[in-house]
Amino acid sequence: MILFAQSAKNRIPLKYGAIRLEKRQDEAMKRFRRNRLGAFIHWGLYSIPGGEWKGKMYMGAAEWLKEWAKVSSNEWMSLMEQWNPTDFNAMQWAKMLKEMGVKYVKITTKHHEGFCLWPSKYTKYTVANTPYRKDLLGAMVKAFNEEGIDVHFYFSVMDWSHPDWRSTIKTKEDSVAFVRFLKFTDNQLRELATSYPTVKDFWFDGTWDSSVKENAWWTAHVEQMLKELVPGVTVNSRLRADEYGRRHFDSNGQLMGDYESGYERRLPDPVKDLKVIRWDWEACMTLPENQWGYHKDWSLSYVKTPLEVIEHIVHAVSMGGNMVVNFGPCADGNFRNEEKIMMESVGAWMKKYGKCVYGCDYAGWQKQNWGYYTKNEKDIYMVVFNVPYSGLLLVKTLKGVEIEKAILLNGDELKIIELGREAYHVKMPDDDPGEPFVIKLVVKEKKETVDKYRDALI
Ligand code: H76
Repeated sequence: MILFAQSAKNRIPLKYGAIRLEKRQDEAMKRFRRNRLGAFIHWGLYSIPGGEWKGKMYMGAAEWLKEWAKVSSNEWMSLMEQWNPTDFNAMQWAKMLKEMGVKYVKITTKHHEGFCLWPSKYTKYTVANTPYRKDLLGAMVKAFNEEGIDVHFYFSVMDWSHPDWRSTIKTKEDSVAFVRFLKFTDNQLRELATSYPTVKDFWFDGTWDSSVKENAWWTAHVEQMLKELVPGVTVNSRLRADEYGRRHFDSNGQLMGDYESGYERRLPDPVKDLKVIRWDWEACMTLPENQWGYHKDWSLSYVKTPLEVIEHIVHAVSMGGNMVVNFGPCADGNFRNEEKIMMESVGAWMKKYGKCVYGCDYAGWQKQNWGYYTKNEKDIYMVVFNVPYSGLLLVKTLKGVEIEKAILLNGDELKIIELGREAYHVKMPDDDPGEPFVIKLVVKEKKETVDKYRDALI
C-alpha cells in the first residue's frame, strides 16, 4: 500500500514490534471476525464475597476486592476452602449462551488474584485444591465446543498471589524473581495451550506494569510460542509491548498482536474514530458500570438495558469490530436473574435480526442518526434504532451506488423515494416494529466510481 511504502524510510527498526502491517486474512482470523458476538465470563474466588469484605460493601470492581480491602494473599486464598459451585452445569451454561447467540466465550482461566479454574501443576492455587476439585475450565471447553461455541482464554499476567510477581523491578532480587515469574507464566500458558488444544484465542490482561513493558522480548516470545503451539490462534494487542515500552501499537504506529483490545467499556466514535476500520478490534463491556466479577449489589451503579447492549453490538460491527458482553456468575454456579434476562433478550433479538451482525463489517456509508449500517458482501443492512417523525429514513449512498430495493428480513418491500443523486428516503414499514429492526438494501454499483472512493478511504 502506498501509505506504508512512503513511510517505510522513516520507520524505526524494531525487534519486538508488529509482525505484520495488514489484517490477518487466514481462515482462523476470518472466523474470529465473522463470529462478531462473544461473551466474557469472569469467575473466580472473588465471586464468593461478591464485593463485601468483613461486613463492608465496596463499590469498586468485585474482582479487585482483594486490593480494595487490602486482604493478604494467604487470607484471600483461604476462600478456596469455600469454592464449591455445586449448581454449575457446563452444558446448561453452553445452552444459555448459545440461546443468546454468542459465537464465542472468553473465560477467565486466571484473574489477577491468581486462582486457576484449571488444575495447573505449577501452583497450589487451583480448583483441584478446593472442595469442588474438578477441572472447571475443561468442563466449559468441552460443553461450549459441543454447542459449536469457540472458547477464548482470558489470562492475567499480573498475579497478586505469586511471590515472584513484581509490578516494578527495583533491585537485583526483583529482576531474578521476575525471570522466574516469566518462566512460571510460560509454563502455565504452555499447559493451557496443550491441555485444551481447541482454544481459539488468548486474551491477555494485567500487562500494563513496567516490569512487563521492560521485558518486551517476552511479550513477543509469548505471541510466537502460542502461535507455534496452537495453529491459527489469535492474540490480543494488550499482551504486547515493543522495546520502547509502547503498548498495543508499536513505535511505528503499527498494531501488535492480531486485534486491538483497548475498547473496554467504551466504543470508538462512529464519525471521529473511523481509523479503527484499518485493523481488527474487539470491545468488551460490563452490564453495570464497572463490575466484571459477581457483585452482590447491582444498585450501586447504572445497569445497561438489553436495548443498550444490542445497540453496542451493532455499533461495534458497524465499525468492523467484535463485541463481548460480560457475565459474572455467582460462586454457586448460577447466573443472577438480571444476566439471564439479558441473555434471553439479546438472544431473542439476535435470532430475528442476527443477519446484520454475524459475518458483517463496516459498510463505508455516511452514518445517519436513525442507526447504523453494516454490510455482508454486497448486501447493506440498515439497523434502525430511532424512528424519525417523518417516518422517512434518509440514506446517502456512495458515489455511483444505486439502491434497487429495500426489504425487511421477512421479505416485505419498503417504498424508496429518490431525492437526487446518491440520496434516498426509505419509508418506514406501516406497522412500526417497536424494536430495533433491520432493512436490507439491494444495491447496484457502477464500478469505476466505487474504486475511486475506496482509494480515498485508504
Ligand atoms: C482493570 C481490569 C480488568 N480488565 C477487565 C477485562 C477486567 O478483568 C478487569 O478486572
